[in-house]
Amino acid sequence: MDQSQKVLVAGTGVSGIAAAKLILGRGGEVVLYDGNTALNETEIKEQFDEGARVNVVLGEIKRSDLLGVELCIISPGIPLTSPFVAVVDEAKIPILGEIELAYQCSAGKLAAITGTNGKTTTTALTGAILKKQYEETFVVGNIGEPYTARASEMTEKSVTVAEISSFQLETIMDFHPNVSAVLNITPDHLDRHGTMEAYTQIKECITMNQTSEDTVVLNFDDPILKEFGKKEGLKPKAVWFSSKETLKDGFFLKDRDIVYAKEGKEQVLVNVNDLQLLGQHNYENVMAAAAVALAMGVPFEKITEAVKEFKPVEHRIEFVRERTGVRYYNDSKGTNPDAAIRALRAMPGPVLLIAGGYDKHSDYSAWAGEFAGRVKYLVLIGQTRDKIAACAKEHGFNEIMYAEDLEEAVQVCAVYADAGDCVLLSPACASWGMFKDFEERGRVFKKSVMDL
Ligand code: UMA
Repeated sequence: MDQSQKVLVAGTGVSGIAAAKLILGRGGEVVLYDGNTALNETEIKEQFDEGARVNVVLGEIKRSDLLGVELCIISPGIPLTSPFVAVVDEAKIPILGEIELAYQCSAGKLAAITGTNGKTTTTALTGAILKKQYEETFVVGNIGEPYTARASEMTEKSVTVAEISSFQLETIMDFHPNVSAVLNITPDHLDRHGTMEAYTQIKECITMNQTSEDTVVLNFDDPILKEFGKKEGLKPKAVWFSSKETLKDGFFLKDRDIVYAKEGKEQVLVNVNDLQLLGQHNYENVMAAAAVALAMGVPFEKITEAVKEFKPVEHRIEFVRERTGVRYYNDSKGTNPDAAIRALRAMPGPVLLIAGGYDKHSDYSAWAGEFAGRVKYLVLIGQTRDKIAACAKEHGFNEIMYAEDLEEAVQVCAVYADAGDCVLLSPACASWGMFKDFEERGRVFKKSVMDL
């Protein structure tokens, strides 16, 4: 980005505000746009210094708002198919993502982690490992703190790990991580990306600027990624991890040990009983984080130390409390069927499952196929409840109840649960429509559980 440019920043969520501040800090001028007319212009402006060169546009964007604008930085939540984008395209203004802006305005070594599930835990864990070795470690991106919020602090000595979503990968250009990781690819966000092929292609873009000096960490057990890693023309060196097979090179699970092998020589990283993370999917996250950290130059012993110390991230199969022998788990981040399957499999006892929410047009069959023998009762909320109920019934599961809201769902579970059972919120759906985001949903769940 050139300094003193006039830039249109789209979205006034955390990404848009951070991007605007970064541009202003570099001497630029900002037109800040948001499609939501219910927002308050004064409140938006209050987030900037007095006299900052920011002009706010709410609602529809007009050609006249774009006078002198040379670049548009877009927030990840705005689809490229939106009418707003059509207006900007028509004015021939290039559109880049908030991640691309951050990349161009930062320095140092970069690890970028994507995948359908496990990104946040893997990113947080990678950050915890990197901190053992590097003083200036940043953990940014889809995990919560926008990459642009910290970009100007990053120097040649910095080491950054960024969680990158498919929404963010759609609008990169020069983004070039030294180490990338794709954890898994299963259907998600198909309402936005259209097809599984399109979604896969976007995820694979994370390697598009990498060279033979770089590394990509890939899941050997994922058929799409197995093929991708062996593709001719893939530039970065592939490092594999597997929870199913023994590898000559890479990380794998051997009985209860996570093992690292190099040219057939094996070394134990950790015994999974020494981890505070639960479930096989989390062992995969540990392997991926360890592989990324190793490629970023962290010594093996420090990785072992960090993975043992690491505690689960909030809203990801997070243990809330035990009450009358019933354990309550918050997996509000289980926003798609695949994530919800992982949470279900990780439960240590029979499950009363709270699910349902915003309809992303997901296919619930594989998930519903896991209910028999695991789920005692299914308590449904939200827009998707009838669709999920119908799918569960097709799979022979009929122990279904409905609740008006999450609070009521928790109360229903508390009444029906016996000692030894687990109550799990793992909705397999986004929270939109009922909550601001999955974090608010998780907090409401935890409060309801604590209020019992
Ligand atoms: N908006 C429009 N037009 C639209 C859509 C949205 O103007 O068509 C406006 C909204 O009115 C709102 C703003 O855009 O004011 C919100 O922007 P945003 O949705 O990009 O949200 P941010 O607050 O900037 O948060 C984003 C990520 N959100 C999304 O990708 C939807 C956050 O990921 C991320 O933590 C944050 O940037 C920092 O990088 C959340 C998420 O749900 C957790 N991610 C998805 C996921 O993990 O599955 C991809």
